[in-house]
Amino acid sequence: MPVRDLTADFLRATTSAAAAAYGWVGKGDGKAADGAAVEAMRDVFDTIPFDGRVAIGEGERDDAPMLWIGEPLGSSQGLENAQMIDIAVDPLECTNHVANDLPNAMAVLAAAPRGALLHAPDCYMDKIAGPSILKGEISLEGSAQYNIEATSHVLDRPISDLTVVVMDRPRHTDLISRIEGIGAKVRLIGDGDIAAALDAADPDSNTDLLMGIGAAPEGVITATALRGLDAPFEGRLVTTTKDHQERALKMVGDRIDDIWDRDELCASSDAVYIGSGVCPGRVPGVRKNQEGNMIVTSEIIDVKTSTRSILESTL
Ligand code: VTB
Repeated sequence: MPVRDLTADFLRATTSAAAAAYGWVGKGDGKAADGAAVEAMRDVFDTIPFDGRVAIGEGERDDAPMLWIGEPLGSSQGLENAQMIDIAVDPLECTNHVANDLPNAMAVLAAAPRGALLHAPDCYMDKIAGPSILKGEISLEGSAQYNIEATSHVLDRPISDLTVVVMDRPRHTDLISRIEGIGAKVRLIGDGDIAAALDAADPDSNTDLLMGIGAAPEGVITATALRGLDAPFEGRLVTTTKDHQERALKMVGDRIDDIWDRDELCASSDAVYIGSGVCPGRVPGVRKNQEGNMIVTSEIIDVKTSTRSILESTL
């Protein structure tokens, strides 16, 4: 049975996590919001009939109480003919944005057959993303200048008209000044490079490119989504601690410094991306209807059919 046949079940996991986090919006406690989302998502996974494994999650087993890397999921563990599926989860992408009621907090997951998602450590990843028309035109092999000039040429728009999203971090000081020096616009974001990459992949958005360093797990989830949109994405692991270096070496060996193409990060077309909005942004946030039910809006990308759906769930 294809992974995509469990989309409705995986949707329950993200919508439950989003609803659980919603109660913490604006309360100044990202940790509590994350804990609520993790627990809600974890409970749903126990009800899904599959042999699942957390390929990327809340951290190493001794760091995370639930949804740790490698954790078995699902009610069909080890059963014959059970679907063996890898899940990359971020039960609450942008916890700080929930704490402070800022845009683009989401419960996200990517699902693919066992072994199809890069088993990446929770280190950093240098990323580049853009719309489908830029496939084969942009790459981490090139400099920011090269990629921006290529984008200007392919989109037939002046560089001064192009917008590049970069996370507002000290590590990007040089990148930001290079992009501005070339004459392109920089949109800084505090958090949320999954939503930013999805915006960059959308030719109708006001974002043309995503560049810079975010987390590797989010990079693998993004690659799954952009594979479904047939949009270009590349990642290169960036380790900043000895522990991350050792974990990355264990997971990817001598490819630790490689540039990973989108379809290496998500190596199957039988994959699904789901992002359920908590705070409004790329996806509407959780809201309540007159009966007091929570309405959760989700973006679902089915990679096999390259279908993107926006769906409302009433909880
Ligand atoms: C990155 C980014 C995420 O958190 O992980 C960022 O990929 C954390 O970066 O989208 P820092 O360690 O520099 O704070 C997010 O922005 C939100 O989870």
